[in-house]
Amino acid sequence: MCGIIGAVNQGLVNQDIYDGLILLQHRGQDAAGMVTSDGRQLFLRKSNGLVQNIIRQKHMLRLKGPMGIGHVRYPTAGSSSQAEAQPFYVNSPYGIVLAHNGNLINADKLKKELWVTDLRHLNTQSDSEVILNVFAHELEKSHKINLTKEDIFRAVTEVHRRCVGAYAVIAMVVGYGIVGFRDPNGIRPICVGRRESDNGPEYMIASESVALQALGYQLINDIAPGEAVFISQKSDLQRQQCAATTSLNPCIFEQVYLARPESILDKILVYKVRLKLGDLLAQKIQKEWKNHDIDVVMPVPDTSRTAAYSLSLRLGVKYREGLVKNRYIARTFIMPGQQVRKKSVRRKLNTIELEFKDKNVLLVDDSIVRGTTCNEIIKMAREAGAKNVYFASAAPQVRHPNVYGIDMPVAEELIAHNNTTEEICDIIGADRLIYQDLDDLIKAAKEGNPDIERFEDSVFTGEYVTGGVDESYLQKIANLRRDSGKVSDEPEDYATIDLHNGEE
Ligand code: PIN
Repeated sequence: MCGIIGAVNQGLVNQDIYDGLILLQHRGQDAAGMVTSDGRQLFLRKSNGLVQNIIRQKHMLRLKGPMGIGHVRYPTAGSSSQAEAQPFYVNSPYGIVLAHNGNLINADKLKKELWVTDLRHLNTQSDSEVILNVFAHELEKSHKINLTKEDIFRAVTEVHRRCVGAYAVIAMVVGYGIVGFRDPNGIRPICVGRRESDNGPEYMIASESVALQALGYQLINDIAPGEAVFISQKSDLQRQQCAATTSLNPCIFEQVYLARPESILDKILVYKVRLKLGDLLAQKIQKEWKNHDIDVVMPVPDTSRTAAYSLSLRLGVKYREGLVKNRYIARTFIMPGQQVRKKSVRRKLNTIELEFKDKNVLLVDDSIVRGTTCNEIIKMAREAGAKNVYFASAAPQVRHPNVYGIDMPVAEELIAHNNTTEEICDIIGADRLIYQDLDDLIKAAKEGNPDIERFEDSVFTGEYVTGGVDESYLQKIANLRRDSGKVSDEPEDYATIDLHNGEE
């Protein structure tokens, strides 16, 4: 999962892109980057690390111009080297930079085509660079010095024809403007907003509406599956459907955990879904465990707070915060390797004994993925004196790898892949384990937008909306992960084509 942002302003754009990236930081903490343009030149700063550590004042002073794009990365394919920090750049045609969230499932085929047929060189393993080169190649076919929006829409149409998978993309073409587009299945989120200024309208495109709201842009709407939104350098917005067949299948995991609660994705307020998830989970407990002896409902901070609260309300059981999170430690979900993940739980969470001592505690988390953190948390609850520790997951069993940009590529790493709920309960050391039903998760999300017929929910079902995901593909991405170990081990001076990256 990554976060992307782009804007065209009447004045300097750098502060908006910076602030937007900070608002999207939860979508990836591995690398950050921003590129702006004054219409003739590109100014770029990107590297591995958090936004605030990568883009500093001296870089901001160099990031000139009224339009720009930015990216925060959580790696899903390839390595996490500095060379793969985004946005990516290609000089021809026109000078294009691009930021992408998602994952292509036909990247290998495209890489071959790009090399053999399109005569284009790729310098990284990232499929974002693949999309950039496909887009650039298709734009080049216009072969003229004055590009029109029709040329851009035609190039996006060709991207849709060639690329299979999940992609929310923002590209900037030097001298012309920025373009945002979304794959024909609408898997990853992307939305567009408008702000009025004294000198005319300003536009922003972002992964999540939280970035727009906080920066004073009015959310216009989501980019539709297959659609492209072009905002010219003069801040004129044009949009067009660029795919032959489309359907909206937004990733349901965004609702469970990935997105911020205040975001509205495809018209669904994430916070409301999480409230509903707690409510439905409580109803399941009432149905299946009539004589429960839960004394206290407790969230595993932070994401699950909303669901734990509504769960406690419906159950009529006290809500208590007995686990305290150190806010200066990044999510453990993003830590490389199982061992590190286990250890980091204790650095991240502390217990307040008062809330556990001699009580039957129901811990609520947003999901159980690998099961490593809940195992540790349950131990901590017992050490703090809990009589019984029950565990509830606001999402159903995560059984299958994700191939659309969420970092869950290896089936065997998922605790529910080969274990029954009873077995999982044993493994994590809980006295009882309750999972949300998939129907209820879908119901909670659909309530926000009844027009959505199908969510991308492959981690729960093993059904992949794009097709083309077979055993051999799943094996390939699992092996890629095993090989790379997902550790940033590239030397800092890794050969990379660098465009005024604003290094020290
Ligand atoms: C919590 C995010 N949430 C916590 C992510 C842990 C699964 N994990 C998914 C639970 S927050 S595990 O947003 O950081 O507050 O099952 O893989 O151990």
